[in-house]
Amino acid sequence: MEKEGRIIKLIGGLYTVIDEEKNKYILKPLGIFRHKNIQPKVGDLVVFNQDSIIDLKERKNDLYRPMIANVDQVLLVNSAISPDFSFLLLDKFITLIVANGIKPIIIITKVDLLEKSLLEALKAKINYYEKFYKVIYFSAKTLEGKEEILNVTRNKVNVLAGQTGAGKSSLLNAIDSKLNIQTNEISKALGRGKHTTRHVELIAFGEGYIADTPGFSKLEFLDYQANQIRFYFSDFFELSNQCKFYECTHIHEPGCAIITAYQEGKILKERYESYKNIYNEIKLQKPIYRRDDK
Ligand SMILES: Nc1nc2c(ncn2[C@@H]2O[C@H](COP(=O)(O)OP(=O)(O)OP(=O)(O)O)[C@@H](O)[C@H]2O)c(=O)[nH]1
Ligand SMILES: [Mg+2]
Ligand SMILES: [Zn+2]
Repeated sequence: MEKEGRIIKLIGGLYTVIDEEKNKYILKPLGIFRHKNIQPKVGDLVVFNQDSIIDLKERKNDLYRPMIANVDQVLLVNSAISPDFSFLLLDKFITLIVANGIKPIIIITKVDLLEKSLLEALKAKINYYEKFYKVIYFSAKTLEGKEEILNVTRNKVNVLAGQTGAGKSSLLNAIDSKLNIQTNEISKALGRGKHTTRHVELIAFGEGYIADTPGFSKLEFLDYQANQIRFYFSDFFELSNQCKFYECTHIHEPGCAIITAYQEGKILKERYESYKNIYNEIKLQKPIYRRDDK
């Protein structure tokens, strides 16, 4: 027997592989992988027999935090309130996701908790992002946005990202009550600290898969140079061919199309401030931590 499937779980060296008919198999990889220094990971498409993974398909992408391959998109969960919404946090997440070649879907959750006029004001600003990314408003209480989330995750390998307490696990539980994933309050009650998920696992969610791991949880830019960030701000990148200088950093250069657009109110103020913040944060990183100082 030789079949094809996808790795959905890895615990203690044992892989769970699921085939097209949703049958699950617990397997070990052939020794050859270790010799070649290749480690199969969650998300990998594999060829397997009764007891072993025998071949790996080429990966379309490969994440380290979380350890998942072949991710189609990241659901970036931000609470409208509690914890407070932060554009800097949103933009840091987007930057790191885009830098990994993955598309973010922006989800604003806990909309039931925010007073109506404040929510409208927030939506007016977030509207800026809708030109570039899909934005979904959600509440685990009222289930507003549920169908949109089911639609967008269909037939995809999804990873959740967002700060602790944003409502990632609650979102999954609310949409699929069979999941019964631990949420923040419960994990605190057990005295386990912040993140309860210890292993990476893709769970069947609607008609797709999703990993409830705190993806991109380390919002650090140690592997990046300041002048790289402009490529990951898709909106800036699109405009940058109108900057006077080819290598324009959009920070201080004359004839910068981004600074002009910002001054004319065409770029959201918070968005440009995030860019400067991230740029300066990288500039201030100790060179010793950076691979290639510039
Ligand atoms: N009112 C309301 N509360 C919510 C909503 N979503 C989440 N919460 C609450 O917010 C808290 C944190 O939610 P979690 O789902 O545990 O957050 P998380 O993003 O999974 O957090 P980590 O697992 O620590 O990364 C819980 O107390 C939830 O009940 C929502 O849409 N509305
Ligand atoms: Mg959680
Ligand atoms: Zn510029």
